[in-house]
Amino acid sequence: MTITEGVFSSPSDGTLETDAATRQAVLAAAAEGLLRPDKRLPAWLLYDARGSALFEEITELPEYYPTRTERAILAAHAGEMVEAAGLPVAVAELGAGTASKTRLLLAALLERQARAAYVPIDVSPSALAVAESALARFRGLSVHPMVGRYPEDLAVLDAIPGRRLLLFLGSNLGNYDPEPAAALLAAVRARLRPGDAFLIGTDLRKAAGVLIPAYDDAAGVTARFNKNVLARLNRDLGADFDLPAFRHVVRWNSAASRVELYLQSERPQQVRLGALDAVARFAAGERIHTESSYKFTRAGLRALFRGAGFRWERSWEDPRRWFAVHLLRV
Ligand code: AVI
Repeated sequence: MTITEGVFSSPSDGTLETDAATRQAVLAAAAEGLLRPDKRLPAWLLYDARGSALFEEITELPEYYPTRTERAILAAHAGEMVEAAGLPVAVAELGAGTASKTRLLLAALLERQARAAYVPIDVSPSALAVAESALARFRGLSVHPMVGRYPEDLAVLDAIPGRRLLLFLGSNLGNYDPEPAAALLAAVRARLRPGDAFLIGTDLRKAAGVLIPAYDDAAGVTARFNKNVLARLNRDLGADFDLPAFRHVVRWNSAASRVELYLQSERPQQVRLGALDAVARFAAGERIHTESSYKFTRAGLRALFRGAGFRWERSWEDPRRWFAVHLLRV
């Protein structure tokens, strides 16, 4: 991929994810995760078009505090953040989604430099399409959406000339287990050049009484989001999951400092995994672990950043100290 004067072209070297590649990855994830006693699915499977739309709904829920808290931090400090990154700068974003919060940073940036490139990277083409059309009204901004995953597709960053500000917002890091999280940060660090900045948003550890409702909302949107992964497997895999036979379950694992999402089989059942030519067997009460959402401590984050080779420069928090945005440097 090259980015010059707003022109974007994609490589044909396999760094982009194709539909066929996605289907292969879904198959591999189901084979790895559903034919074992401790059943689990990777969280990225939650984000097909419907899952991404449901996640957008989650971000508006009264119980789901992370998005509006991070947005408030960005609204209060976007100017300081882009100035601290060092201008002029091109912006790239991992897990950009619809880029709704990013607009605050881009607006602050365009008040300070006339033109800027923005490369949103996400697994969801539908979310990227929303981002692109919403950003069309930003004068001076050239948007180069990239369907891809990370760390697999981080090479795309190499094509962005000059100083880069890489964003990783929304506590997306929290959906990685500690080892992959450390590996992802190290892979990001390895792709950045001296002078580049990395702005990362992280949710902070807090009372279970706040955390559980955020993932088990009264309107049942998170339950629909979680169960949608079974609908996706029915579609992509030709599986025959009976959605009403599974229940959305949320647990706070204090020792691991994470909220855990499960789908619990309400009865003994067998599910045919069509494309795998295999059957997944469930006992009554047996669960599939579908997502973890880690809640960080400041000390844990500093150690994680340092371990990945980053220099911590600054953090911004909300008045309740529920969420933090950090500026890291290579
Ligand atoms: C995207 N990610 C940071 C969300 C979170 O809070 O862990 C995903 C989510 N899952 C259920 N609700 C929100």
